[in-house]
Amino acid sequence: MLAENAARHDAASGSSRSAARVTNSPQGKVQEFETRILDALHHRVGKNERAAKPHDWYNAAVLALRDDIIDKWFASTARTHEAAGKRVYYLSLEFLIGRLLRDALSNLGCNRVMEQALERHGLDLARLEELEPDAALGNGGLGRLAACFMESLASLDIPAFGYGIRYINGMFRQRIDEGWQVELPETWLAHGNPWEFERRESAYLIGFGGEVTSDQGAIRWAPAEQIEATAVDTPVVGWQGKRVNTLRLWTANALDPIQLAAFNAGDHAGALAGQVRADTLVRVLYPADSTAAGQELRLRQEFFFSSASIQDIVRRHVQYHGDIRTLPDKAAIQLNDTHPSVAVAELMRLLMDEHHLTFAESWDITRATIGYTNHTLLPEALESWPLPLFERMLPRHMQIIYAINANVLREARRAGLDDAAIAAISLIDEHGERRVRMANLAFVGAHSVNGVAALHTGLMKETVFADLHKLYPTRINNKTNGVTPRRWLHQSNPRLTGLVREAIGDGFIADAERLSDLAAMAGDAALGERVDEVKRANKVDLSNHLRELTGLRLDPDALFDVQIKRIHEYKRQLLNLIETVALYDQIRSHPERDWVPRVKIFGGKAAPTYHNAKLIIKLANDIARRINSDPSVGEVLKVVFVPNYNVSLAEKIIPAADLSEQISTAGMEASGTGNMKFAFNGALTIGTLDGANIEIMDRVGRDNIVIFGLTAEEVAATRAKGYNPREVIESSHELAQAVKCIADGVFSPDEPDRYRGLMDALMQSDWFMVAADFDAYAAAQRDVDARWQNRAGWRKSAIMNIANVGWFSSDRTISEYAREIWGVK
Ligand code: 26W
Repeated sequence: MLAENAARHDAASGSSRSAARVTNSPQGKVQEFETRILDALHHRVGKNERAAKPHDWYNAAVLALRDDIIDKWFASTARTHEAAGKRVYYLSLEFLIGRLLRDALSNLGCNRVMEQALERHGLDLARLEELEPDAALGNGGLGRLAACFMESLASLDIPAFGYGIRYINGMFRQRIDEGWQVELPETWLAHGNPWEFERRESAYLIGFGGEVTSDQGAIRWAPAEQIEATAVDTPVVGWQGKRVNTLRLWTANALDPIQLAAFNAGDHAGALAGQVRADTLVRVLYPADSTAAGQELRLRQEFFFSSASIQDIVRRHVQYHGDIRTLPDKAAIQLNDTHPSVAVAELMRLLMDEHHLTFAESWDITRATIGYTNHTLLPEALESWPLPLFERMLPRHMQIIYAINANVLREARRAGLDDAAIAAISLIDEHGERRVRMANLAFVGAHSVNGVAALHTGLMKETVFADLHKLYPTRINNKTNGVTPRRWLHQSNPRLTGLVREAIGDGFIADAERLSDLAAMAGDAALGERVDEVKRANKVDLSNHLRELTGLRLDPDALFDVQIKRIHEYKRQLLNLIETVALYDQIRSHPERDWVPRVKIFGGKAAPTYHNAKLIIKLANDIARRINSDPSVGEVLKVVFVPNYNVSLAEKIIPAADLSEQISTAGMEASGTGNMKFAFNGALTIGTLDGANIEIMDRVGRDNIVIFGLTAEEVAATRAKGYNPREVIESSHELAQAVKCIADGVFSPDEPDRYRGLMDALMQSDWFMVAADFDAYAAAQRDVDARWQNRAGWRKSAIMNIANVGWFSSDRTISEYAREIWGVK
């Protein structure tokens, strides 16, 4: 709390420690940092060295560093105002940012200095870094992408705001109890948050419900309820501190936090009900990443943050540029999936009802300003809202959506589209209960609609958006995802970074495509050995960490085979687990063979309501317990389920991985970004021709990746002609045995039927084609074994991966968005 208050105070008064700047010599810098840390500890945290606990030192370190960041933040903002150029606004219900201290230190080049300043007080920077909670305001890929994008925007010196919600409880903490996932609230703000600044002056009223009246053409919406959205800003530091941008997260307050009369009359709950309603809005992140949460609260969250963000953007534009009609020249708004798509209607409402533009003018401005990114084709993840709910909560927006729909459908008619196409394009789904289709709203309200990998963008055109694509054939475009090489290589893998720097210099940190200079050295035996040493050292570190977490001892010379991501049937952790069981059988049947020792590492969270995903977690734990305690496989096979997978764990696991599992049913993983992170760190991918795996294969070369299984086209054809998984299972001896073992309770003797249903479903329908791909997958794994045994070959492949994935830097992705969607330099 103290730190938080200090934060507010500081933001208001600017920095006051220039006097502490003594000299620029390295020792002088250390001295200066030490002085600043002590000053922060004493005067802002309120402790002296004797009383200070590690957490106090952590806060003091952040506050000391933060002063530098704030100076750069002011300078960045001033530069943006002077240039009067275009700003990018990234609207996202999720930002999976993780920890910030190491990110900020490393991007500012202050790591060593901070380390030495703390050493003088017997403190270890790495230990303090571990005290920072992992900010998990997101579910998975989409949220982490938003965080990588924010870092790249700052590193590329593009003025940008990220807009989202400051959830009190982000992603839940996962505990594994006897193998089962248990969800606990994560209290990331429990010790205050020294990175954030509350901006009381940037507050907006958000209305819900009520009536719309019209008086001589002037439309007035009188909401039944209003909640105040207040900005809480976190600085985002770009590489070498070039620019500091703002992540602006909204928090909610009641206009009347307490109704005193009611309180004094004894109705305490009633008196506080308004604030409770406001708090509820920002209380939790919806922990589902693939099934649209139908609840009213989710729509309230979506409108709350979209409205606050759009009001903020419009206010800023009018303040600096005067005429609202020039908005598209000064603002590019990107919608991260459909979650903020009500922003289309909200911008229309402000332009028409508050700025008195016509529908046609407003529609042109809206479409010229907004872009929309689609992240999934899973039909169950496509958001739509029951029309009565939408209309009750947002009556004015419903009118506007009808007006937009009329406009679009007239256009469709004129273009000669038939009834079926028109029904598919409509913003209102008329099948059964009427619903508002958020993807269609986002599509028509945007000038650009992009997918996140080439295959995914192609499928968008052929499937969900086929008819909209006919009507607007130039709107869909591809922007293949990327990841920031600062966090995912430079910070998380300092050993590899050091080695690459020695080999090719350090230009690759700012320009990842320079990693290609390594390709010419891929066959160099000495380099290969050193890459191997780095990998081994990272594996030793991870083994030590996992031993603390799980009690298990791992052999760092084994092949570390990793699948970490959300648990979902389409991602096919089950395929990996069944193959693990089959391998276990093989090892026991043929102990004389020269097996490659493997450690199978799993990690990931299941949506709390997703029954099968939770059962898969239990299966992984059941299999692990059984195999790890079986002396007949000894060190040859170990299985670990790492609890509470999050960004910070990913940063430890990925640098230690040899093999990256990217084995989704082809056509179902929009892109994947974990696949890129592993490749940057020299792991080989075993994967299907899905999402960005295809583009990774194109770049690293067929010899340096292990591809197996049905293509997206083959999956569709197999389903169309009638797929019989039982036949497939019965014809594969290995698969049939493994499925039978699991179904019969070999891994669940305490409850023999635990997996009967799961295995029956595999036999009967197997929507995700686990059986269809099993033999190919098992063969691919034996191919991995063979490649592993050729040590020189493996090392060369690892280097070829590192050398050829620079293109998957989010800097490249953001440059493409900037040029082709946003029209910024
Ligand atoms: C409404 C509930 C909900 C919430 C989130 C539905 C769907 C989502 C996201 C679209 C899920 C997600 O994270 N998608 C992932 O986005 C990544 C970044 O583009 C891709 O790399 C992944 O392939 C995709 O699954």
